[in-house]
Amino acid sequence: MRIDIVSIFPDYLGPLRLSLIGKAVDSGTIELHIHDLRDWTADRHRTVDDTPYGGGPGMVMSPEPWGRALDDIRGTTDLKPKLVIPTPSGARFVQSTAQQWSAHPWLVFACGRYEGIDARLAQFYHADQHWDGVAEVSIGDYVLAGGEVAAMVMVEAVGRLLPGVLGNEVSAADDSFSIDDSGELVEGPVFTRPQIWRGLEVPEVLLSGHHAHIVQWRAAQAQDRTEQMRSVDR
Ligand code: JFB
Repeated sequence: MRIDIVSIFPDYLGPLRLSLIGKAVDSGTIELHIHDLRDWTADRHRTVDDTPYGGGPGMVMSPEPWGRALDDIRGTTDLKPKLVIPTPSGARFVQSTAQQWSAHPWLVFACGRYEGIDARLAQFYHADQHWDGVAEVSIGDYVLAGGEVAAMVMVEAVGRLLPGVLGNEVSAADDSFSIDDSGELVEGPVFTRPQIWRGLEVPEVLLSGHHAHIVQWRAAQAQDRTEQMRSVDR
């Protein structure tokens, strides 16, 4: 999968070259391109923002450098990328979103700052036949300072689903949310050695070697944990 990320803070995305996703980049499973939006500015001050029409606080990102950047990036191949715009007003990014995107050959993330990107950017690329749609998405109901951290979250969630990335091929399918869409279970607790740590023992059933009992116990634990952590009336 190819992933491009455009930001005025390209160094902020550096951690994607570490750990699990970094290994997927090194092995060629993910072809990662991080771009500085200011490379597509046209003035001496490399301006990317302007005052909001209608007034109000803060600044808005101009669509002009974004349009030049996205057209250039798209023009590097014949594939149709999906444009992902992280925004606090977007549709929620969930595990099923990650699963759908993991089948896509090319994602381009437009990471805004300030009060966000001029709305005509999404509008234009929705209608541009060189692109496979636009996803305006939010990672959760809290306000970040920009799209970079959200893009990193999404790249990690998508990247770990790609064939060969997890190493342990069964783990991804078996995770907290992968069966989910509406009423799924979260995972139960996990344990490793030592068998007793600070007086706390590993549940007996896990030492029993009775695989059917272990499966049953884990299912019950997941059920309990889901009720404790996800019940609407806390
Ligand atoms: C994403 C962003 C801002 C408008 C903009 C660009 N879950 C999330 N919270 N915040 C963001 C997000 C996601 N995905 C997010 C992109 C941008 C926030 N900002 C800052 C703050 C308030 N209103 C700019």
